[in-house]
Amino acid sequence: MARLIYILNGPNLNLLGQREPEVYGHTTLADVEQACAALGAELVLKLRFLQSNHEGQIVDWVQEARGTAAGIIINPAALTHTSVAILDALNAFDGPVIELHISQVHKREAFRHHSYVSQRADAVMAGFGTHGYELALRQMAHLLV
Ligand code: CA2
Repeated sequence: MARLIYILNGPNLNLLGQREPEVYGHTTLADVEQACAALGAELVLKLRFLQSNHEGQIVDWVQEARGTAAGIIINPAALTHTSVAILDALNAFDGPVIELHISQVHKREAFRHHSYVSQRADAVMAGFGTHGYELALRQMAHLLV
């Protein structure tokens, strides 16, 4: 049976491909979702691909993933740098967690260099562009073998 993977996206990622293409590229979040869906089928993984601008909603989805999902890929966006609540929720999840950033956050402003989520993440990716989502999915499949 296909295992379920949550792919969670934080605030403003709904604007992907519409603003700041020099930082985040031209690909939209819908394009990313489509590419993940195709790869998920190949890897025999079922996906729940979600985006919210609200911290509590992301906490709710992480809690929902407990007991139902095998793994979580998360781009918490700006909440990466502020949210103890998301860290706490992830700490209550048992499976692998991959933290993903489209941009290379360590080359950017100092406030983007610290991540609360990294305290829990089993792997952290930054700077692979939107292609990082597919790479993360492949790594998730590898971790679940
Ligand atoms: O590089 C990433 O993926 C980030 O998680 C993106 C966040 C940023 O706060 C993190 O430091 C790094 C920002 C997401 C906002 O995305 C936009 C996309 C297009 C236009 C405006 C915002």
